[in-house]
Amino acid sequence: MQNSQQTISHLSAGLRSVSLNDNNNSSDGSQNQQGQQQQAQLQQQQQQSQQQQQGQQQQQQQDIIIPETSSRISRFFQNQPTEGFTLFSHRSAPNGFKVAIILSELNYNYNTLFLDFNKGEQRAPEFVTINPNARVPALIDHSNNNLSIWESGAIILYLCSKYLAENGECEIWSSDINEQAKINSFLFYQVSGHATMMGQALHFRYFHSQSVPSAVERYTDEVRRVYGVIEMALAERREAVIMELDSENAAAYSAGTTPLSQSRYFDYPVWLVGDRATIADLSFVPWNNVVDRIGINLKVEYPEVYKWTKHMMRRPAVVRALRGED
Ligand SMILES: N[C@@H](CCC(=O)N[C@@H](CS)C(=O)NCC(=O)O)C(=O)O
Repeated sequence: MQNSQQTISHLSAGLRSVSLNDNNNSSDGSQNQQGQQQQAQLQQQQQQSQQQQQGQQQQQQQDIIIPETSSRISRFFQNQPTEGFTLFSHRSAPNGFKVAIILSELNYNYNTLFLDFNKGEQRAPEFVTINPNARVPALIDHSNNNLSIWESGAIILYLCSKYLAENGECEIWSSDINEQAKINSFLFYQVSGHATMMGQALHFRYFHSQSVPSAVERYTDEVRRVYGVIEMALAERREAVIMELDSENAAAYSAGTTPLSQSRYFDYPVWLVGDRATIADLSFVPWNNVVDRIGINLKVEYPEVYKWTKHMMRRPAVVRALRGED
Protein backbone atom coordinates (compact mmCIF):
# COMPACT_ATOMS: atom_id res chain seq x y z
CA MET A 1 0.00 0.00 0.00
CA GLN A 2 2.65 2.42 1.07
CA ASN A 3 4.55 1.64 -2.14
CA SER A 4 1.64 2.54 -4.36
CA GLN A 5 1.03 5.76 -2.42
CA GLN A 6 4.68 6.66 -2.94
CA THR A 7 4.45 5.85 -6.63
CA ILE A 8 1.47 8.17 -6.99
CA SER A 9 3.08 11.08 -5.14
CA HIS A 10 6.38 10.61 -7.01
CA LEU A 11 4.52 10.63 -10.29
CA SER A 12 2.53 13.78 -9.53
CA ALA A 13 5.61 15.53 -8.09
CA GLY A 14 7.45 14.62 -11.30
CA LEU A 15 4.68 16.04 -13.44
CA ARG A 16 4.53 19.26 -11.44
CA SER A 17 8.31 19.82 -11.90
CA VAL A 18 8.04 19.76 -15.68
CA SER A 19 8.20 23.35 -16.93
CA LEU A 20 6.90 24.29 -20.33
CA ASN A 21 9.53 27.06 -20.40
CA ASP A 22 12.48 24.67 -20.01
CA ASN A 23 14.78 25.68 -22.86
CA ASN A 24 18.43 24.70 -23.34
CA ASN A 25 18.85 26.36 -26.73
CA SER A 26 20.01 29.86 -25.67
CA SER A 27 23.14 30.95 -27.65
CA ASP A 28 24.08 33.79 -25.25
CA GLY A 29 26.36 32.60 -22.38
CA SER A 30 25.42 35.37 -19.86
CA GLN A 31 21.78 35.05 -20.62
CA ASN A 32 22.27 31.34 -20.20
CA GLN A 33 23.94 31.86 -16.76
CA GLN A 34 21.21 34.28 -15.69
CA GLY A 35 18.67 31.85 -17.03
CA GLN A 36 20.25 29.05 -15.02
CA GLN A 37 20.11 31.17 -11.82
CA GLN A 38 16.48 32.02 -12.50
CA GLN A 39 15.78 28.40 -13.18
CA ALA A 40 17.50 27.36 -9.92
CA GLN A 41 15.36 29.93 -8.03
CA LEU A 42 12.29 28.71 -9.79
CA GLN A 43 13.11 25.11 -8.95
CA GLN A 44 13.64 26.08 -5.30
CA GLN A 45 10.27 27.83 -5.25
CA GLN A 46 8.66 24.85 -6.92
CA GLN A 47 10.20 22.48 -4.37
CA GLN A 48 8.95 24.64 -1.51
CA SER A 49 5.48 24.80 -2.97
CA GLN A 50 5.54 21.03 -3.59
CA GLN A 51 6.51 20.40 0.03
CA GLN A 52 3.69 22.70 1.17
CA GLN A 53 1.22 20.95 -1.13
CA GLN A 54 2.35 17.52 0.04
CA GLY A 55 1.98 18.64 3.66
CA GLN A 56 -1.53 19.93 2.90
CA GLN A 57 -2.43 16.71 1.08
CA GLN A 58 -1.24 14.60 4.02
CA GLN A 59 -3.23 16.82 6.37
CA GLN A 60 -6.33 16.47 4.16
CA GLN A 61 -5.93 12.68 4.09
CA GLN A 62 -5.67 12.63 7.87
CA ASP A 63 -8.79 14.81 8.07
CA ILE A 64 -10.74 12.50 5.77
CA ILE A 65 -9.75 9.17 7.30
CA ILE A 66 -11.16 8.88 10.75
CA PRO A 67 -8.83 6.50 12.66
CA GLU A 68 -11.69 4.18 13.66
CA THR A 69 -12.81 3.95 10.01
CA SER A 70 -9.36 3.42 8.68
CA SER A 71 -8.82 0.58 11.12
CA ARG A 72 -11.98 -1.28 9.99
CA ILE A 73 -10.83 -1.21 6.37
CA SER A 74 -7.17 -1.79 7.35
CA ARG A 75 -8.13 -4.81 9.43
CA PHE A 76 -9.91 -6.32 6.44
CA PHE A 77 -6.91 -5.83 4.17
CA GLN A 78 -4.47 -7.17 6.77
CA ASN A 79 -6.44 -10.35 7.20
CA GLN A 80 -8.23 -11.13 3.94
CA PRO A 81 -10.30 -14.30 3.45
CA THR A 82 -8.60 -17.05 1.50
CA GLU A 83 -11.56 -18.05 -0.63
CA GLY A 84 -14.71 -16.63 -2.20
CA PHE A 85 -15.24 -12.99 -3.09
CA THR A 86 -15.53 -9.76 -1.14
CA LEU A 87 -17.88 -7.19 -2.64
CA PHE A 88 -17.41 -3.58 -1.55
CA SER A 89 -20.77 -1.91 -1.76
CA HIS A 90 -23.07 0.59 -0.06
CA ARG A 91 -26.53 -0.01 1.41
CA SER A 92 -28.18 2.32 -1.11
CA ALA A 93 -25.89 1.95 -4.13
CA PRO A 94 -27.64 0.43 -7.14
CA ASN A 95 -24.29 -0.18 -8.85
CA GLY A 96 -23.23 -2.34 -5.91
CA PHE A 97 -26.49 -4.33 -5.95
CA LYS A 98 -26.03 -4.86 -9.67
CA VAL A 99 -22.88 -6.90 -8.95
CA ALA A 100 -24.55 -8.64 -5.97
CA ILE A 101 -27.30 -9.84 -8.34
CA ILE A 102 -24.76 -11.39 -10.71
CA LEU A 103 -22.79 -13.05 -7.88
CA SER A 104 -26.04 -14.40 -6.55
CA GLU A 105 -27.29 -15.60 -9.97
CA LEU A 106 -24.00 -17.44 -10.49
CA ASN A 107 -24.27 -18.90 -7.01
CA TYR A 108 -20.83 -17.65 -6.06
CA ASN A 109 -19.79 -17.48 -2.44
CA TYR A 110 -19.30 -13.83 -1.44
CA ASN A 111 -19.35 -11.46 1.48
CA THR A 112 -20.35 -7.83 1.26
CA LEU A 113 -18.52 -5.04 2.99
CA PHE A 114 -20.94 -2.09 3.01
CA LEU A 115 -18.86 1.08 3.15
CA ASP A 116 -19.94 4.08 5.16
CA PHE A 117 -19.77 7.10 2.85
CA ASN A 118 -20.45 9.47 5.75
CA LYS A 119 -17.18 8.35 7.28
CA GLY A 120 -15.38 8.60 3.94
CA GLU A 121 -14.56 4.88 3.92
CA GLN A 122 -14.57 4.88 0.10
CA ARG A 123 -11.50 7.14 0.33
CA ALA A 124 -9.57 4.94 2.77
CA PRO A 125 -6.08 4.44 1.28
CA GLU A 126 -6.38 0.64 1.19
CA PHE A 127 -9.67 0.89 -0.70
CA VAL A 128 -8.32 3.44 -3.17
CA THR A 129 -5.52 0.97 -3.92
CA ILE A 130 -8.09 -1.46 -5.29
CA ASN A 131 -10.37 1.20 -6.81
CA PRO A 132 -8.54 4.38 -7.83
CA ASN A 133 -11.95 5.98 -8.50
CA ALA A 134 -12.92 5.67 -4.79
CA ARG A 135 -16.42 4.42 -5.63
CA VAL A 136 -18.36 1.23 -5.12
CA PRO A 137 -18.59 -1.45 -6.34
CA ALA A 138 -15.21 -3.12 -6.20
CA LEU A 139 -14.60 -6.83 -5.95
CA ILE A 140 -11.76 -9.00 -4.67
CA ASP A 141 -11.48 -12.59 -5.88
CA HIS A 142 -9.66 -14.25 -2.98
CA SER A 143 -9.30 -17.56 -4.79
CA ASN A 144 -7.46 -15.77 -7.60
CA ASN A 145 -4.59 -14.30 -5.61
CA ASN A 146 -6.80 -11.48 -4.28
CA LEU A 147 -7.32 -10.07 -7.75
CA SER A 148 -9.23 -6.80 -7.43
CA ILE A 149 -11.61 -5.42 -10.07
CA TRP A 150 -13.50 -2.10 -10.17
CA GLU A 151 -16.24 -0.64 -12.39
CA SER A 152 -19.48 -2.63 -12.26
CA GLY A 153 -19.43 -3.60 -15.96
CA ALA A 154 -15.86 -4.93 -15.76
CA ILE A 155 -16.70 -6.88 -12.61
CA ILE A 156 -19.77 -8.44 -14.22
CA LEU A 157 -17.81 -9.48 -17.30
CA TYR A 158 -15.02 -10.92 -15.13
CA LEU A 159 -17.52 -13.01 -13.17
CA CYS A 160 -19.21 -14.34 -16.30
CA SER A 161 -15.88 -15.10 -18.03
CA LYS A 162 -14.67 -16.92 -14.94
CA TYR A 163 -17.90 -18.90 -14.63
CA LEU A 164 -17.78 -19.81 -18.32
CA ALA A 165 -14.17 -20.99 -18.02
CA GLU A 166 -15.01 -23.08 -14.95
CA ASN A 167 -18.28 -24.57 -16.18
CA GLY A 168 -18.14 -24.50 -19.97
CA GLU A 169 -21.37 -22.48 -20.09
CA CYS A 170 -22.86 -19.41 -18.48
CA GLU A 171 -26.60 -19.04 -18.84
CA ILE A 172 -26.71 -15.35 -17.98
CA TRP A 173 -24.01 -14.60 -20.56
CA SER A 174 -23.05 -16.78 -23.53
CA SER A 175 -20.29 -18.97 -24.91
CA ASP A 176 -20.93 -17.64 -28.40
CA ILE A 177 -18.98 -14.47 -29.18
CA ASN A 178 -21.69 -13.05 -31.43
CA GLU A 179 -24.27 -13.40 -28.68
CA GLN A 180 -21.75 -12.09 -26.13
CA ALA A 181 -21.36 -8.98 -28.29
CA LYS A 182 -25.13 -8.39 -28.35
CA ILE A 183 -25.39 -8.88 -24.58
CA ASN A 184 -22.36 -6.66 -23.91
CA SER A 185 -23.87 -3.84 -25.97
CA PHE A 186 -26.82 -3.63 -23.58
CA LEU A 187 -24.52 -4.01 -20.57
CA PHE A 188 -22.37 -1.08 -21.71
CA TYR A 189 -25.49 0.91 -22.50
CA GLN A 190 -26.71 0.31 -18.96
CA VAL A 191 -23.39 1.30 -17.37
CA SER A 192 -22.63 4.33 -19.51
CA GLY A 193 -26.09 5.59 -20.51
CA HIS A 194 -28.61 4.42 -17.98
CA ALA A 195 -26.81 4.44 -14.62
CA THR A 196 -25.03 7.72 -15.29
CA MET A 197 -28.17 9.61 -16.31
CA MET A 198 -30.14 8.13 -13.41
CA GLY A 199 -27.34 9.15 -11.05
CA GLN A 200 -27.35 12.74 -12.33
CA ALA A 201 -31.15 12.95 -12.27
CA LEU A 202 -31.17 11.83 -8.63
CA HIS A 203 -28.32 14.17 -7.76
CA PHE A 204 -29.98 17.29 -9.20
CA ARG A 205 -33.35 16.37 -7.74
CA TYR A 206 -32.21 15.63 -4.19
CA PHE A 207 -28.59 16.48 -3.43
CA HIS A 208 -27.40 19.48 -5.44
CA SER A 209 -26.64 22.60 -3.41
CA GLN A 210 -28.91 24.77 -5.59
CA SER A 211 -32.16 24.16 -7.39
CA VAL A 212 -31.38 23.76 -11.13
CA PRO A 213 -34.67 22.83 -12.83
CA SER A 214 -33.08 22.68 -16.29
CA ALA A 215 -30.60 20.04 -15.07
CA VAL A 216 -33.36 17.99 -13.44
CA GLU A 217 -35.32 18.19 -16.67
CA ARG A 218 -32.34 17.38 -18.89
CA TYR A 219 -31.27 14.26 -16.95
CA THR A 220 -34.82 13.01 -16.39
CA ASP A 221 -35.47 13.37 -20.13
CA GLU A 222 -32.28 11.44 -20.86
CA VAL A 223 -33.43 8.62 -18.59
CA ARG A 224 -36.74 8.63 -20.48
CA ARG A 225 -34.85 8.42 -23.77
CA VAL A 226 -32.84 5.46 -22.46
CA TYR A 227 -36.02 3.66 -21.37
CA GLY A 228 -37.58 4.44 -24.75
CA VAL A 229 -34.82 2.44 -26.43
CA ILE A 230 -35.30 -0.50 -24.05
CA GLU A 231 -39.10 -0.37 -24.36
CA MET A 232 -38.80 -0.56 -28.14
CA ALA A 233 -36.35 -3.50 -28.00
CA LEU A 234 -38.64 -5.41 -25.62
CA ALA A 235 -41.75 -4.60 -27.67
CA GLU A 236 -40.06 -6.04 -30.76
CA ARG A 237 -39.19 -9.19 -28.84
CA ARG A 238 -42.79 -9.38 -27.57
CA GLU A 239 -44.16 -9.17 -31.08
CA ALA A 240 -41.79 -11.89 -32.29
CA VAL A 241 -42.67 -14.15 -29.36
CA ILE A 242 -46.42 -13.69 -29.89
CA MET A 243 -46.13 -14.35 -33.61
CA GLU A 244 -44.22 -17.53 -32.91
CA LEU A 245 -46.10 -18.95 -29.91
CA ASP A 246 -49.58 -17.70 -30.79
CA SER A 247 -49.33 -18.67 -34.44
CA GLU A 248 -53.03 -19.45 -34.92
CA ASN A 249 -53.83 -15.75 -34.32
CA ALA A 250 -50.75 -14.34 -36.06
CA ALA A 251 -52.68 -13.27 -39.19
CA ALA A 252 -55.18 -11.26 -37.08
CA TYR A 253 -52.37 -9.55 -35.19
CA SER A 254 -50.57 -8.73 -38.46
CA ALA A 255 -53.74 -7.35 -40.02
CA GLY A 256 -54.36 -5.24 -36.92
CA THR A 257 -57.82 -6.67 -36.42
CA THR A 258 -56.80 -8.07 -33.00
CA PRO A 259 -54.47 -6.09 -30.77
CA LEU A 260 -51.37 -7.88 -29.47
CA SER A 261 -52.54 -7.08 -25.94
CA GLN A 262 -55.20 -9.75 -26.34
CA SER A 263 -52.66 -12.49 -26.76
CA ARG A 264 -52.21 -14.88 -23.86
CA TYR A 265 -48.50 -14.29 -24.36
CA PHE A 266 -48.79 -10.58 -23.68
CA ASP A 267 -47.29 -10.99 -20.19
CA TYR A 268 -44.97 -13.82 -21.16
CA PRO A 269 -41.37 -12.99 -20.17
CA VAL A 270 -39.29 -11.49 -22.97
CA TRP A 271 -35.59 -10.64 -22.79
CA LEU A 272 -33.29 -8.21 -24.54
CA VAL A 273 -31.10 -10.92 -26.07
CA GLY A 274 -32.20 -14.49 -26.76
CA ASP A 275 -34.89 -16.29 -24.80
CA ARG A 276 -33.49 -16.09 -21.27
CA ALA A 277 -32.48 -13.43 -18.74
CA THR A 278 -28.86 -12.39 -19.21
CA ILE A 279 -26.61 -9.69 -17.80
CA ALA A 280 -28.09 -7.43 -20.50
CA ASP A 281 -31.35 -7.51 -18.55
CA LEU A 282 -30.20 -8.10 -14.98
CA SER A 283 -27.86 -5.10 -14.92
CA PHE A 284 -30.90 -2.78 -15.14
CA VAL A 285 -32.80 -4.18 -12.15
CA PRO A 286 -31.50 -2.17 -9.17
CA TRP A 287 -31.91 1.14 -11.02
CA ASN A 288 -35.39 0.23 -12.31
CA ASN A 289 -36.25 -0.31 -8.68
CA VAL A 290 -35.59 3.35 -7.80
CA VAL A 291 -36.71 5.10 -10.99
CA ASP A 292 -39.98 6.27 -9.36
CA ARG A 293 -37.83 8.61 -7.26
CA ILE A 294 -37.16 10.74 -10.31
CA GLY A 295 -40.85 10.89 -11.18
CA ILE A 296 -40.95 8.17 -13.82
CA ASN A 297 -43.80 5.67 -13.60
CA LEU A 298 -42.65 2.56 -15.48
CA LYS A 299 -46.08 0.92 -15.41
CA VAL A 300 -47.69 3.88 -17.16
CA GLU A 301 -44.89 5.12 -19.38
CA TYR A 302 -42.97 1.96 -20.27
CA PRO A 303 -45.27 -1.07 -19.86
CA GLU A 304 -42.82 -3.58 -21.36
CA VAL A 305 -40.02 -2.34 -19.09
CA TYR A 306 -42.42 -2.66 -16.16
CA LYS A 307 -43.35 -6.29 -16.97
CA TRP A 308 -39.68 -7.14 -17.64
CA THR A 309 -38.63 -5.67 -14.27
CA LYS A 310 -41.38 -7.54 -12.44
CA HIS A 311 -40.24 -10.85 -13.93
CA MET A 312 -36.66 -10.18 -12.84
CA MET A 313 -37.66 -9.04 -9.35
CA ARG A 314 -39.28 -12.45 -8.78
CA ARG A 315 -36.07 -14.38 -9.38
CA PRO A 316 -34.85 -15.91 -6.10
CA ALA A 317 -31.25 -14.83 -6.75
CA VAL A 318 -32.37 -11.23 -7.35
CA VAL A 319 -34.52 -11.24 -4.20
CA ARG A 320 -31.57 -12.55 -2.13
CA ALA A 321 -29.17 -9.96 -3.56
CA LEU A 322 -31.54 -7.01 -3.11
CA ARG A 323 -32.13 -8.03 0.50
CA GLY A 324 -28.38 -7.81 1.04
CA GLU A 325 -28.09 -11.54 1.71
CA ASP A 326 -24.66 -12.84 0.68
N1 LIG B 1 -19.17 3.70 -13.23
C1 LIG B 1 -19.11 3.24 -11.86
C2 LIG B 1 -19.97 4.11 -10.99
C3 LIG B 1 -19.69 3.90 -9.52
C4 LIG B 1 -20.44 4.88 -8.64
O1 LIG B 1 -20.68 6.03 -9.02
N2 LIG B 1 -20.78 4.45 -7.43
C5 LIG B 1 -21.45 5.29 -6.45
C6 LIG B 1 -22.57 4.50 -5.76
S1 LIG B 1 -23.79 3.90 -6.92
C7 LIG B 1 -20.46 5.70 -5.36
O2 LIG B 1 -19.61 4.92 -4.99
N3 LIG B 1 -20.54 6.92 -4.84
C8 LIG B 1 -19.69 7.34 -3.75
C9 LIG B 1 -19.22 8.75 -3.85
O3 LIG B 1 -19.70 9.45 -4.75
O4 LIG B 1 -18.35 9.13 -3.07
C10 LIG B 1 -19.55 1.76 -11.83
O5 LIG B 1 -20.43 1.39 -12.61
O6 LIG B 1 -18.99 0.99 -11.04
